[in-house]
Amino acid sequence: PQTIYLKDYQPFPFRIERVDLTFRLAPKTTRVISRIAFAPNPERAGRHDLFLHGEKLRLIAARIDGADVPAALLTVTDEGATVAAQALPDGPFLWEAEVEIDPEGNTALEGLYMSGGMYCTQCEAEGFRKITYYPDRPDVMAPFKVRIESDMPVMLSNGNPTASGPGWAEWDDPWPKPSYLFALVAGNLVNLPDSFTTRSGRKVDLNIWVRPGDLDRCAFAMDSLIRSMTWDEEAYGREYDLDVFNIVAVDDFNMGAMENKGLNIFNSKLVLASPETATDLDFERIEGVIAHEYFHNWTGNRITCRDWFQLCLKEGLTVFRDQQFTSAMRSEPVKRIEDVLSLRARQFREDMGPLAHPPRPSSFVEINNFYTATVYEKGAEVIGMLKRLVGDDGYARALDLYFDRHDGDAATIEDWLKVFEDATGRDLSQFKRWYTDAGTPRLSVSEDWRDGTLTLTFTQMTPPTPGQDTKLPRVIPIAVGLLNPNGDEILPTTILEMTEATQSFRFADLASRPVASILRGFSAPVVLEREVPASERAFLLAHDTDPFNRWEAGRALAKDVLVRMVTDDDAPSADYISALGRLLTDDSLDPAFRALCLRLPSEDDLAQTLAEAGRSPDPDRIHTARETLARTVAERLVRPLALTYDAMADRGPFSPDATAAGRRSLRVAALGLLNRIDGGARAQTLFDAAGNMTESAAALACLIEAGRAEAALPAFHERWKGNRLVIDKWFMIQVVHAAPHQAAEVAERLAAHPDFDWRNPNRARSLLGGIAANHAGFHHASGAAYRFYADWLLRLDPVNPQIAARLSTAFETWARYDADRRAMVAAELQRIRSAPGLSRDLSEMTGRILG
Ligand code: HT7
Ligand code: ZN
Repeated sequence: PQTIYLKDYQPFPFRIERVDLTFRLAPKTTRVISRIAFAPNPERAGRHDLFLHGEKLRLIAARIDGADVPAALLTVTDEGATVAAQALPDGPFLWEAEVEIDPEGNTALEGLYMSGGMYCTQCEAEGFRKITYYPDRPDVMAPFKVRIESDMPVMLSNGNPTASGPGWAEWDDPWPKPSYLFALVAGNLVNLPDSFTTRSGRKVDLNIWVRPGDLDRCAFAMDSLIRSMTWDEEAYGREYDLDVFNIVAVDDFNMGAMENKGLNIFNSKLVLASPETATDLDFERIEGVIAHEYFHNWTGNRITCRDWFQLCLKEGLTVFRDQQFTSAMRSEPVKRIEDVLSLRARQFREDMGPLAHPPRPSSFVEINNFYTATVYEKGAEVIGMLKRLVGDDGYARALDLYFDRHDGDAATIEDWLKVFEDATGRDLSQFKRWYTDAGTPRLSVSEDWRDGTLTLTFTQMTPPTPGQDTKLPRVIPIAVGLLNPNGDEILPTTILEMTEATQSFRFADLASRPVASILRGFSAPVVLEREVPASERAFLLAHDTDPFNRWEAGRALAKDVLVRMVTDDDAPSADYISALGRLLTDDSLDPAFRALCLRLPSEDDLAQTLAEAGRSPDPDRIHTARETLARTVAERLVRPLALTYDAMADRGPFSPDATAAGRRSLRVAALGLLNRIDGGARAQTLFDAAGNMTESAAALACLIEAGRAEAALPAFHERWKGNRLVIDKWFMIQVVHAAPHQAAEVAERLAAHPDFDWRNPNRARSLLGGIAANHAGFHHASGAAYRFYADWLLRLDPVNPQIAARLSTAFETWARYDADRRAMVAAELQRIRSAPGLSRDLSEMTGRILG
């Protein structure tokens, strides 16, 4: 397969003035008639052939200015159609094509496909080329008119509705857009309507479209949308720009959701929620993703990316904006901790392995493989650092300039950095390395105390990553605060700007040696390497005025304890447990924060920590150590845990808000620990009585872990068999919580279950993502889970390569483990690679993982 390089970018030789599309929908034989008005692009002088992407299309007719393109001047391959320059007039011309496509046979869920009897599309990144011939690249932007003909009662596309009649509907999107934002939906759908008036007085009709029967689970999504629209006006001054905003929920969807102009399409799991069916985490995700897709209207749609290498321009910024939104809606420190947990679990893991790449990669084979934690989450962290460096005002000025200067553009990271430079007068050339260099910097720090002066000396080092052996120093904003021995803050949070490989910062005139709180709020995505005595960590856990670092101190203590349990057979530390006990009973602290403090580091996190320290992690020992610590915590803190469990029970009717959700999260965190010593008694009572899915799912997980779920599992299935999203949970919970030695067997049994509809991405992810998340089960010494997993990747690949490739990242950490495990994984990866007809997606991923 061909590698595409950023350095080869060239503008398309033609501009598009308008696009007219007619769809005659039929499951196996949909006709697409396109009329595209092209004009020469002055940025590319001379005469050029017209190359239009096109895949899996049956070309019926192709005309230029009304005349058939002579066969000798038209070349059609698997990748597209080329009209020779001699067939093209000098100036503007009209291309018309009629093609036939097969939505029902489209199992890859890219282009136009069918889900549960409805037609829907997914065009990002390169799906539009499976709908018709087109320059399917983000820098070609055009206004679209669409006519849909079908017998479906609801027919939707981008923009505003213009006319409709029996069997047809027409839509007009006046905003020039790239093809990846095109969308069409037709089906038997019902809607939850609402409306929003923008601050300049435009009334927008809002609709959430779902299958009949799902309407009673849309209210939270609608409420989230209205809050998102309000927030974007208040925080960024961004208004919505069409008369309608439609959201459609689809059961078969490769990712979470898609920001198509005026017609967002969502995985139904990110729309549908009721207290009985959705957990608090589901509610929080729905709110965040509704916001994310809505925010793309400005950061992604009005200003898009010049090419796919610039993906983090829209994704990093939109994630950053959705994180800000969630912080505003919920708790800022809790959100920051959750985001850092996710960053470390997904992005640090990626950055430390064979799939490491910069937020702006410089080459790719299959762009779908670059919708990664690095592009999204690290992309957002980089913006967080920019904001920290230029301050809130500088950030606001830069964003205003970005929207003013680039509205309607397909922009680049260079454009983005330039607005910050122009708005703030800073030189960001060194900062740019965060976009172009892969890898997570390690930041070590030493302290020197003499004559009332504290000197902190930092050293940064970024290990080599694939294709980038040497790394230059980056600009690192290090947020520091100082506490005196009583716990009073003597230096409030201050940003130190590190630019050198090694750099010292001095704090003079101090009365006594302070305790430094470093990297407050996780001010940069780095690994802080710092030998800190347990007593100092305990001090920070008790006193740090920065909530993130307070949590971080507890986290580091837990990790230190667990690492020593794994490597030196140490006993669980009593000091750590007492510190945890004090936190647990501190009612002045937000329950959600306390719940996060109770959560022990994951097994994968510990494996990563050990690997970073140059040790090969033993999954069984890690599992045993973590279980032992959890049980010991439960034994020593049984009373406060039990009191907390009771005190945090819901009072009054269910609310999905952050306060109520925080109480439930503390309650189920306490339950998870108590379950280790009460034999599942509380879990059984809760399972029988739970009125919400957060508690019901947590109780079921506990029952599985306690080995007493024989009745609960079939009961749960029986109760929820009509609800696909809840049955996804039923699959996932069973594999995630299976005992390590049984995990592969459980997964195999579930894979044979009649409900295991593996062509549905959510269902496939539940089972396969579930087993991959069971660290000791996935890495069981028998290799059974590796085999099972590889078998399924091979089965999924021809049907849905995007999903197979994405799931293959479960193997990205293979080099961490011992020689036997490495040999087993390598053999599975080789087996996959030698399969005939392997997709470009999975071939690229397995090749990169093997290195
Ligand atoms: N911009 C979207 C990314 C995306 C996607 C979504 C659904 C299915 C396939 C997809 N490929 C890429 C989603 C987002 O980041 O908002
Ligand atoms: Zn996005």
